[in-house]
Amino acid sequence: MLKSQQRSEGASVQPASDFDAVIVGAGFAGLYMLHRLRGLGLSVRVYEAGTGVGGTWFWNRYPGARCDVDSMDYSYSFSEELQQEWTWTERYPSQPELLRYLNHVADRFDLRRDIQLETRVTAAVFNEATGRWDLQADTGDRVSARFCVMATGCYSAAKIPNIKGFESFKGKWYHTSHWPEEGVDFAGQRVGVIGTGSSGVQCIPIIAEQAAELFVFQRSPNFVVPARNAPLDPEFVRRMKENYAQYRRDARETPFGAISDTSGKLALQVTPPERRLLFEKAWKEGGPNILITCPDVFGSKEANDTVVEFLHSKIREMVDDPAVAEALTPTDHPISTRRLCLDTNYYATFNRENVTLVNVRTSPIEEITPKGLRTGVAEYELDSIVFATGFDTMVGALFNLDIRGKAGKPLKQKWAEGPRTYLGLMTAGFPNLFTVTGPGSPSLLTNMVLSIEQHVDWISDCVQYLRGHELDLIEATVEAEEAWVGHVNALAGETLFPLASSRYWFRGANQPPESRSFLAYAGGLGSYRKRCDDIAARGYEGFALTAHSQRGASTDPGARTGT
Ligand code: N01
Repeated sequence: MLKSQQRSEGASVQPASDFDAVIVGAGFAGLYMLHRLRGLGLSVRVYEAGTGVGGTWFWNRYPGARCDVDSMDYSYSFSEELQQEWTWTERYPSQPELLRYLNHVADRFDLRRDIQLETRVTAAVFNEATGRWDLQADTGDRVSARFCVMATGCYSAAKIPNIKGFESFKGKWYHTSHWPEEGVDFAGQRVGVIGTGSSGVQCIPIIAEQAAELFVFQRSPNFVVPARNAPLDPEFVRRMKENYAQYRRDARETPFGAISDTSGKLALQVTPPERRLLFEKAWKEGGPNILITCPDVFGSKEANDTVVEFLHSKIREMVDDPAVAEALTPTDHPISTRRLCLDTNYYATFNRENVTLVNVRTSPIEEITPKGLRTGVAEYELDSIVFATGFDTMVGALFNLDIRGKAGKPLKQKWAEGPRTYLGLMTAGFPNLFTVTGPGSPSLLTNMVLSIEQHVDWISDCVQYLRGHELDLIEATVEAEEAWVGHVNALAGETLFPLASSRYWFRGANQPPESRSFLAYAGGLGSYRKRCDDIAARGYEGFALTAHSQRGASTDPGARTGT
């Protein structure tokens, strides 16, 4: 029996090693992509490195892991039956509930028979002779496919800082995104958490309750607002479900992919007391609404400063020690230019006797020692270190594979100074290789599930179009790609993102600012969707479409350029 058959979840695995499409990853994107492509009658194989489906929500099992988008938004909208039959229990879905949901989806749509688990794709090489992708996995599997879809996720390549002495540490260490399935018991331990982004903010309060002592090593404070997570009111769920289809249609056209409350008032056009009331209301409601209460907060630094000031005052109210409060106060970026963190008891945690905030911006971590960790001013003895240090966003997961396009050119080489894509869906020189929520698409700036659905639908329609027109290959043109990268950068330039440290959103730090790539499309999901649809309607403008036999011919039937 082939290894691929042993490892597959289902019974009827095809022995074939040639597929119409291979999908890498079985998270939200991979599962829906499989469903759509199989629906077109394609032979499809999904490869997934994990022992189960779920992607991000399979791997990120750290204590307190929870999504920061409302459950009823952060779920598939493609099937009315699915959204009617599944009932979320909490305002924000926890990681275990999300994993149950994704497993339910895999069963409900009979997806498992085409998913091969515990298989990490290590190489994907475009074969110019066959016009197909040749893929290799760490299991020894070798397959070929006409289409290759990277559903590898934006947050799957964990970043572990390269700190001197790391190997010498005698205690245990963990990264939030690769948490042991059986959990970790920190009782009685001295624990260090490095990192205070969304993952750190969620796990720190829980680890603080378990550990004897907790040291939080913070380099940059983030804005943190209360999640106010709670069980969902059955009456609210019933009402949402009554209009779910219409709600989703409307949500798809919004910039974020969900309908949120805004006061409709501009922060700079109301009096300070009225503004404070608006922010207090959003604070009490919890969640990210404080960002959109006054829409000018996204575009005007002066308006943004008013929310920042409000949140600074909240930190001072909640944290007993003024020096700790000051250290927790973000002053180096406008709110919304880094992911707003949602918390449950984050600031209050720093009032606990057993919690110490260590400012590693003023005294950086110098070394990990056999017994713990040393900064410029002190040594901390630790039993465990938790790295909540995030990911090589978007690009890392693609770079973890050896992807080579035409003339054997590695993707890593093409993107050495930052990713370059057309629509975030394809990159020139890599025909038939799609990236779901790739760099240059709205992705992380939106409700990911609706962004994923939009990409998957577009890719499926594109594949159907190619088949209907007896074409085999689609490739972004260099001109369209250049124009798109410029457009994405220009949009980012109209926002406050450039005021945040460039390492978060820009790639190509060695380049002059105008040549850096902003990672996401900041124009909103609704307008992006329209743009993608228009491009498709114009015969896939900006893409070259060919039959394999016509490759290289100057008479590409569907070749289009420009955006
Ligand atoms: O990672 P991050 P994350 N020494 O990159 C610090 C999503 N998410 O896993 O800011 C010391 O945000 C780093 O410091 P600095 C969400 O979209 C969502 O928390 O680089 N510190 C930072 O504090 C989010 O954006 C949810 O100065 C070091 C932290 O590590 C994304 O995932 C939950 C360091 C990394 O923060 C990633 O979030 C969780 C070093 N050498 C995640 N290196 C929800 O849905 C890094 N840091 C709620």
